[in-house]
Amino acid sequence: MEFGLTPEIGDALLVADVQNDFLPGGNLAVHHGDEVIPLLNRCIALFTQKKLPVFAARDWHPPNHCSFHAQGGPWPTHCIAGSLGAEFHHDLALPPDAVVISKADTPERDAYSAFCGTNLDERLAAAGVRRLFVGGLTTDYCVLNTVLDALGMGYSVVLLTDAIRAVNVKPGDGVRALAQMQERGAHFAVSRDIPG
Ligand code: VGL
Ligand code: ZN
Repeated sequence: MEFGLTPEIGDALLVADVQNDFLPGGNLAVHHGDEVIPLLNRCIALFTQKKLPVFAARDWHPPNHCSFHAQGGPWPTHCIAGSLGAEFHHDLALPPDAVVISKADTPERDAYSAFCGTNLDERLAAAGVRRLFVGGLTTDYCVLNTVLDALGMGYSVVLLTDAIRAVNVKPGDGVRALAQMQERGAHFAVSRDIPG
């Protein structure tokens, strides 16, 4: 193996946007989005057992967010801060000490990356994190932009390719996002290959 998949000191798990609105029945439902939950729960348990940090990003929009159709944006209303749609799915087993990162929380600006306008980089640095294991929603927006930013900042990234799902506004967006992340140096793994 080129590099070890066993989570160790310096590693963290980042769970992207596993929120009701991105799951079946939600306002911006991602096809099969719920299938990532048991896979991520296993990863969460592995990291938690080893006392390694777990970060959970969430889309956290004001009601008049610029990305919504009503403001001329590309998306239906979704993930309004404090709403049921913005809550993490109740089956997602986040530990009590998970670090929650809220993004895109101002009306005038959208942000797909969990690093954009947040203190994620500082929080990771403070925890001594150098490598991020990433899964969640959505492959072609939050996951893509977060992974590219992480790589650009010098983190190693292990993308959990079975534990992500794409919006696919255009057919193939998810596949193209995977190619971009791999090209920029993300390592790919399936979650069951992480030794428990
Ligand atoms: C996202 C669509 C709209 C994401 C956010 O974080 O993946 N996707 N807003
Ligand atoms: Zn959004």
